[in-house]
Amino acid sequence: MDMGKDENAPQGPILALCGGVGGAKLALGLSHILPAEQLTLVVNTGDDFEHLGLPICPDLDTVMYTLAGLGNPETGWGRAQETWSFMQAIAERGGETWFQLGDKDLAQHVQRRFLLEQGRTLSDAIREMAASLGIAPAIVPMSDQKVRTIVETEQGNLAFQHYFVRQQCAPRVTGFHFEGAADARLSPGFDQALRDPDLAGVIICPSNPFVSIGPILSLPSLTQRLSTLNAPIIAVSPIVGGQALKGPTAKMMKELGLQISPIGVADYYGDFLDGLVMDVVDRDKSPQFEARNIKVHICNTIMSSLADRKALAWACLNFLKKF
Ligand code: FO1
Repeated sequence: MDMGKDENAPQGPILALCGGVGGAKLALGLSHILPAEQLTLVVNTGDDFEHLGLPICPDLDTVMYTLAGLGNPETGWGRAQETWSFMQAIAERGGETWFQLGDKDLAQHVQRRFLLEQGRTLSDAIREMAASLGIAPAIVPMSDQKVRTIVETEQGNLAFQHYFVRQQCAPRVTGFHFEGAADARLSPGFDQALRDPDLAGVIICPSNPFVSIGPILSLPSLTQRLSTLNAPIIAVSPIVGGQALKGPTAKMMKELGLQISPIGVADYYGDFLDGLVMDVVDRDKSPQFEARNIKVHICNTIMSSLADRKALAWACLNFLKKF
Protein backbone atom coordinates (compact mmCIF):
# COMPACT_ATOMS: atom_id res chain seq x y z
CA MET A 1 0.00 0.00 0.00
CA ASP A 2 1.57 3.28 -0.99
CA MET A 3 1.11 5.52 2.04
CA GLY A 4 2.19 8.44 -0.06
CA LYS A 5 3.20 11.66 1.59
CA ASP A 6 1.22 10.95 4.77
CA GLU A 7 0.31 13.85 7.06
CA ASN A 8 1.56 11.55 9.85
CA ALA A 9 5.20 12.17 8.99
CA PRO A 10 7.01 14.48 11.46
CA GLN A 11 5.98 18.07 10.92
CA GLY A 12 9.31 19.59 10.09
CA PRO A 13 12.40 19.07 8.00
CA ILE A 14 14.43 15.87 8.26
CA LEU A 15 18.20 15.68 7.81
CA ALA A 16 19.66 12.33 6.75
CA LEU A 17 23.40 11.60 6.83
CA CYS A 18 24.29 9.01 4.25
CA GLY A 19 27.17 7.23 2.58
CA GLY A 20 27.03 4.63 -0.13
CA VAL A 21 24.67 1.78 -0.81
CA GLY A 22 22.84 1.37 2.52
CA GLY A 23 22.45 5.11 2.88
CA ALA A 24 21.09 5.50 -0.62
CA LYS A 25 18.45 2.80 -0.04
CA LEU A 26 17.03 4.54 3.02
CA ALA A 27 17.34 7.92 1.29
CA LEU A 28 15.12 6.54 -1.48
CA GLY A 29 12.57 5.33 1.07
CA LEU A 30 12.53 8.74 2.75
CA SER A 31 12.18 10.52 -0.61
CA HIS A 32 9.01 8.52 -1.32
CA ILE A 33 7.44 9.60 1.97
CA LEU A 34 8.54 13.14 2.71
CA PRO A 35 7.73 16.19 0.63
CA ALA A 36 10.97 17.15 -1.16
CA GLU A 37 11.31 20.43 0.73
CA GLN A 38 11.26 18.48 4.01
CA LEU A 39 14.26 16.25 3.25
CA THR A 40 17.95 17.16 3.07
CA LEU A 41 20.40 14.37 2.26
CA VAL A 42 23.95 15.07 3.46
CA VAL A 43 26.35 12.78 1.64
CA ASN A 44 29.88 11.63 2.46
CA THR A 45 32.69 12.95 0.26
CA GLY A 46 35.57 11.16 2.01
CA ASP A 47 35.61 8.54 -0.78
CA ASP A 48 36.06 11.18 -3.45
CA PHE A 49 39.25 11.30 -5.51
CA GLU A 50 40.75 12.57 -8.72
CA HIS A 51 41.03 9.79 -11.30
CA LEU A 52 42.10 10.16 -14.95
CA GLY A 53 41.81 13.91 -14.34
CA LEU A 54 38.15 13.58 -13.28
CA PRO A 55 36.50 14.43 -9.91
CA ILE A 56 34.97 11.13 -8.76
CA CYS A 57 32.29 11.40 -6.04
CA PRO A 58 31.06 7.83 -5.46
CA ASP A 59 28.61 8.33 -2.60
CA LEU A 60 27.08 11.48 -4.09
CA ASP A 61 26.64 9.64 -7.40
CA THR A 62 25.18 6.53 -5.73
CA VAL A 63 22.57 8.69 -3.97
CA MET A 64 21.81 10.66 -7.14
CA TYR A 65 21.54 7.58 -9.35
CA THR A 66 19.40 5.79 -6.74
CA LEU A 67 16.92 8.69 -6.40
CA ALA A 68 16.84 9.11 -10.19
CA GLY A 69 16.17 5.39 -10.70
CA LEU A 70 19.37 5.02 -12.74
CA GLY A 71 21.48 3.01 -10.29
CA ASN A 72 22.97 -0.41 -10.94
CA PRO A 73 21.14 -2.69 -8.47
CA GLU A 74 23.75 -5.45 -8.67
CA THR A 75 26.83 -3.41 -7.81
CA GLY A 76 25.23 -0.58 -5.82
CA TRP A 77 27.42 1.90 -7.71
CA GLY A 78 27.51 3.30 -11.25
CA ARG A 79 24.60 3.12 -13.64
CA ALA A 80 22.31 0.38 -14.88
CA GLN A 81 22.45 -0.67 -18.56
CA GLU A 82 26.05 0.50 -18.69
CA THR A 83 28.49 0.07 -21.62
CA TRP A 84 32.29 0.01 -21.30
CA SER A 85 33.78 1.32 -24.57
CA PHE A 86 35.69 4.06 -22.77
CA MET A 87 37.37 1.60 -20.41
CA GLN A 88 38.23 -0.72 -23.31
CA ALA A 89 39.83 2.20 -25.15
CA ILE A 90 41.74 3.15 -21.98
CA ALA A 91 42.95 -0.45 -21.63
CA GLU A 92 44.18 -0.43 -25.26
CA ARG A 93 46.42 2.47 -24.26
CA GLY A 94 47.69 0.75 -21.14
CA GLY A 95 45.76 3.22 -18.98
CA GLU A 96 44.45 2.56 -15.46
CA THR A 97 41.53 0.16 -15.42
CA TRP A 98 41.40 -0.85 -11.73
CA PHE A 99 38.62 1.70 -11.21
CA GLN A 100 35.88 1.01 -13.74
CA LEU A 101 34.17 4.03 -15.31
CA GLY A 102 31.19 3.13 -17.50
CA ASP A 103 30.33 5.22 -20.55
CA LYS A 104 27.15 6.73 -19.06
CA ASP A 105 28.82 7.18 -15.66
CA LEU A 106 31.69 8.96 -17.41
CA ALA A 107 29.31 11.75 -18.42
CA GLN A 108 28.61 12.39 -14.71
CA HIS A 109 32.29 12.93 -13.94
CA VAL A 110 32.96 14.98 -17.07
CA GLN A 111 29.94 17.20 -16.33
CA ARG A 112 31.04 17.63 -12.73
CA ARG A 113 34.55 18.58 -13.82
CA PHE A 114 33.13 21.09 -16.29
CA LEU A 115 30.94 22.73 -13.63
CA LEU A 116 33.77 22.84 -11.08
CA GLU A 117 36.15 24.33 -13.65
CA GLN A 118 33.47 26.96 -14.35
CA GLY A 119 34.01 27.97 -10.72
CA ARG A 120 31.00 26.34 -9.09
CA THR A 121 31.29 24.96 -5.59
CA LEU A 122 30.74 21.23 -5.23
CA SER A 123 27.33 22.01 -3.64
CA ASP A 124 26.27 24.07 -6.64
CA ALA A 125 27.58 21.50 -9.12
CA ILE A 126 25.68 18.71 -7.34
CA ARG A 127 22.53 20.83 -7.12
CA GLU A 128 22.60 21.44 -10.90
CA MET A 129 23.38 17.80 -11.67
CA ALA A 130 20.64 16.48 -9.37
CA ALA A 131 18.14 18.93 -10.86
CA SER A 132 19.04 17.78 -14.38
CA LEU A 133 18.33 14.20 -13.23
CA GLY A 134 14.90 15.29 -11.99
CA ILE A 135 15.72 14.73 -8.31
CA ALA A 136 13.62 16.86 -5.95
CA PRO A 137 15.04 16.46 -2.38
CA ALA A 138 18.17 18.47 -1.60
CA ILE A 139 21.34 16.41 -2.01
CA VAL A 140 24.29 18.22 -0.43
CA PRO A 141 27.92 17.18 0.00
CA MET A 142 29.03 17.16 3.63
CA SER A 143 31.55 19.88 2.74
CA ASP A 144 32.65 21.89 -0.30
CA GLN A 145 36.25 21.59 0.83
CA LYS A 146 38.30 18.46 0.13
CA VAL A 147 38.16 15.83 2.88
CA ARG A 148 39.79 12.52 2.02
CA THR A 149 39.46 9.29 4.00
CA ILE A 150 42.81 7.64 4.68
CA VAL A 151 42.61 4.01 5.80
CA GLU A 152 45.45 3.16 8.19
CA THR A 153 46.44 -0.48 7.64
CA GLU A 154 49.24 -2.92 8.43
CA GLN A 155 50.58 -1.96 4.96
CA GLY A 156 50.62 1.72 5.92
CA ASN A 157 48.17 4.45 4.94
CA LEU A 158 45.96 3.88 1.90
CA ALA A 159 43.73 6.35 0.06
CA PHE A 160 40.19 5.10 0.39
CA GLN A 161 39.66 3.83 -3.17
CA HIS A 162 43.04 2.13 -3.12
CA TYR A 163 41.94 0.25 0.00
CA PHE A 164 38.35 -0.37 -1.09
CA VAL A 165 38.73 -1.14 -4.82
CA ARG A 166 42.36 -1.69 -5.73
CA GLN A 167 43.05 -3.87 -2.68
CA GLN A 168 39.46 -5.10 -2.28
CA CYS A 169 39.44 -4.22 1.46
CA ALA A 170 42.05 -6.96 2.15
CA PRO A 171 44.60 -5.14 4.36
CA ARG A 172 43.98 -5.27 8.12
CA VAL A 173 42.69 -1.91 9.31
CA THR A 174 44.23 -0.21 12.33
CA GLY A 175 42.52 3.17 12.07
CA PHE A 176 41.33 6.04 9.89
CA HIS A 177 41.93 9.69 9.50
CA PHE A 178 40.38 12.32 7.30
CA GLU A 179 42.82 14.53 5.43
CA GLY A 180 41.58 18.10 5.14
CA ALA A 181 38.85 17.75 7.77
CA ALA A 182 40.45 20.27 10.15
CA ASP A 183 40.22 23.00 7.49
CA ALA A 184 36.85 21.97 6.09
CA ARG A 185 33.48 23.56 6.84
CA LEU A 186 29.99 22.08 6.67
CA SER A 187 28.52 22.71 3.23
CA PRO A 188 26.03 25.61 3.22
CA GLY A 189 23.07 23.26 2.79
CA PHE A 190 24.25 21.07 5.66
CA ASP A 191 24.90 24.03 7.97
CA GLN A 192 21.55 25.62 7.12
CA ALA A 193 19.62 22.38 7.70
CA LEU A 194 21.24 22.01 11.13
CA ARG A 195 20.34 25.59 12.04
CA ASP A 196 16.69 25.24 11.05
CA PRO A 197 14.70 25.77 14.28
CA ASP A 198 11.97 23.49 12.90
CA LEU A 199 14.36 20.58 12.29
CA ALA A 200 12.34 17.50 13.29
CA GLY A 201 15.22 15.01 13.42
CA VAL A 202 18.50 13.66 12.11
CA ILE A 203 18.71 10.14 10.68
CA ILE A 204 22.12 8.50 10.35
CA CYS A 205 21.52 5.99 7.54
CA PRO A 206 22.78 2.37 7.65
CA SER A 207 26.15 3.22 6.10
CA ASN A 208 29.64 2.22 7.21
CA PRO A 209 30.15 4.16 10.48
CA PHE A 210 33.91 4.51 9.93
CA VAL A 211 34.36 5.41 6.28
CA SER A 212 30.92 6.70 5.27
CA ILE A 213 29.61 8.47 8.37
CA GLY A 214 32.98 8.99 10.08
CA PRO A 215 34.18 11.57 7.53
CA ILE A 216 31.00 13.58 8.07
CA LEU A 217 31.43 13.47 11.87
CA SER A 218 35.08 14.53 11.48
CA LEU A 219 34.03 18.01 10.38
CA PRO A 220 35.08 20.58 12.97
CA SER A 221 32.63 21.10 15.84
CA LEU A 222 29.96 18.91 14.23
CA THR A 223 29.73 16.31 17.02
CA GLN A 224 29.57 19.15 19.53
CA ARG A 225 26.75 20.78 17.52
CA LEU A 226 24.94 17.43 17.36
CA SER A 227 25.27 17.04 21.14
CA THR A 228 23.48 20.32 21.71
CA LEU A 229 20.94 19.95 18.90
CA ASN A 230 17.28 20.26 19.94
CA ALA A 231 16.15 17.69 17.39
CA PRO A 232 16.51 13.95 18.10
CA ILE A 233 19.31 12.03 16.38
CA ILE A 234 18.85 8.37 15.51
CA ALA A 235 21.04 5.89 13.65
CA VAL A 236 20.06 2.76 11.76
CA SER A 237 22.50 -0.05 12.49
CA PRO A 238 24.32 -1.29 9.38
CA ILE A 239 25.21 -4.43 11.33
CA VAL A 240 22.52 -7.13 11.43
CA GLY A 241 23.16 -10.38 13.29
CA GLY A 242 26.88 -9.71 13.50
CA GLN A 243 27.15 -9.12 9.76
CA ALA A 244 27.29 -6.08 7.50
CA LEU A 245 24.68 -6.22 4.74
CA LYS A 246 27.30 -4.98 2.29
CA GLY A 247 30.92 -3.87 2.42
CA PRO A 248 33.71 -4.08 5.00
CA THR A 249 31.94 -2.73 8.11
CA ALA A 250 32.00 -6.01 10.10
CA LYS A 251 35.59 -6.76 9.02
CA MET A 252 36.68 -3.30 10.15
CA MET A 253 34.91 -3.65 13.50
CA LYS A 254 36.64 -7.00 14.08
CA GLU A 255 40.04 -5.58 13.16
CA LEU A 256 39.44 -2.58 15.44
CA GLY A 257 38.38 -4.83 18.32
CA LEU A 258 34.85 -3.39 18.44
CA GLN A 259 31.72 -5.36 19.27
CA ILE A 260 30.25 -6.36 15.90
CA SER A 261 26.71 -5.41 16.83
CA PRO A 262 24.37 -2.44 17.00
CA ILE A 263 25.97 -1.70 20.40
CA GLY A 264 29.38 -1.34 18.76
CA VAL A 265 27.85 1.04 16.23
CA ALA A 266 26.18 3.17 18.92
CA ASP A 267 29.37 3.29 20.99
CA TYR A 268 31.35 4.41 17.95
CA TYR A 269 28.95 7.26 17.27
CA GLY A 270 29.09 8.41 20.86
CA ASP A 271 26.87 10.32 23.20
CA PHE A 272 25.11 12.64 20.73
CA LEU A 273 22.99 9.63 19.71
CA ASP A 274 19.44 9.58 21.10
CA GLY A 275 18.11 6.46 19.45
CA LEU A 276 19.09 3.38 17.49
CA VAL A 277 17.07 1.37 14.98
CA MET A 278 18.13 -2.24 14.82
CA ASP A 279 16.94 -5.42 13.21
CA VAL A 280 14.68 -7.96 14.89
CA VAL A 281 17.52 -10.53 14.89
CA ASP A 282 19.38 -8.31 17.37
CA ARG A 283 16.45 -7.98 19.77
CA ASP A 284 18.49 -9.59 22.58
CA LYS A 285 20.86 -6.59 22.51
CA SER A 286 18.24 -4.06 23.60
CA PRO A 287 18.86 -4.27 27.40
CA GLN A 288 22.43 -3.02 26.82
CA PHE A 289 21.00 0.21 25.40
CA GLU A 290 19.14 1.10 28.58
CA ALA A 291 22.50 1.46 30.33
CA ARG A 292 23.52 3.87 27.59
CA ASN A 293 20.36 5.96 27.84
CA ILE A 294 19.67 5.27 24.16
CA LYS A 295 16.12 4.47 23.00
CA VAL A 296 15.85 1.48 20.70
CA HIS A 297 13.42 0.72 17.91
CA ILE A 298 13.38 -2.84 16.62
CA CYS A 299 12.09 -3.66 13.13
CA ASN A 300 13.13 -5.25 9.86
CA THR A 301 16.11 -3.24 8.62
CA ILE A 302 16.99 -5.34 5.59
CA MET A 303 15.93 -3.37 2.50
CA SER A 304 15.43 -5.75 -0.42
CA SER A 305 12.48 -4.03 -2.07
CA LEU A 306 11.16 -0.49 -2.45
CA ALA A 307 8.47 -1.42 0.06
CA ASP A 308 11.22 -2.35 2.56
CA ARG A 309 12.94 0.99 1.94
CA LYS A 310 9.71 2.89 2.56
CA ALA A 311 8.81 0.77 5.61
CA LEU A 312 12.18 1.46 7.22
CA ALA A 313 11.83 5.15 6.39
CA TRP A 314 8.41 5.17 8.09
CA ALA A 315 9.86 3.34 11.09
CA CYS A 316 12.56 6.00 11.44
CA LEU A 317 10.13 8.90 11.05
CA ASN A 318 7.70 7.44 13.59
CA PHE A 319 10.58 6.65 15.97
CA LEU A 320 11.69 10.30 15.80
CA LYS A 321 8.26 11.37 17.00
CA LYS A 322 8.82 9.46 20.26
CA PHE A 323 11.50 11.86 21.53
N1 FO1 B 1 33.74 -0.11 -6.77
C1 FO1 B 1 34.44 -1.22 -7.13
O1 FO1 B 1 34.54 -2.17 -6.34
N2 FO1 B 1 35.07 -1.30 -8.35
C2 FO1 B 1 35.02 -0.31 -9.25
O2 FO1 B 1 35.60 -0.41 -10.34
C3 FO1 B 1 34.26 0.86 -8.91
C4 FO1 B 1 34.11 1.93 -9.81
C5 FO1 B 1 33.30 3.02 -9.44
C6 FO1 B 1 33.07 4.07 -10.33
C7 FO1 B 1 32.27 5.15 -9.97
C8 FO1 B 1 31.70 5.19 -8.70
O3 FO1 B 1 30.91 6.23 -8.35
C9 FO1 B 1 31.90 4.15 -7.78
C10 FO1 B 1 32.70 3.06 -8.16
N3 FO1 B 1 32.93 2.00 -7.27
C11 FO1 B 1 33.64 0.90 -7.64
C12 FO1 B 1 32.33 1.99 -5.94
C13 FO1 B 1 33.04 2.89 -4.96
O4 FO1 B 1 34.35 2.52 -4.73
C14 FO1 B 1 32.18 2.85 -3.69
O5 FO1 B 1 30.90 3.15 -4.10
C15 FO1 B 1 32.39 3.87 -2.62
O6 FO1 B 1 33.51 4.59 -2.69
C16 FO1 B 1 32.17 3.16 -1.27
O7 FO1 B 1 30.84 3.04 -1.05
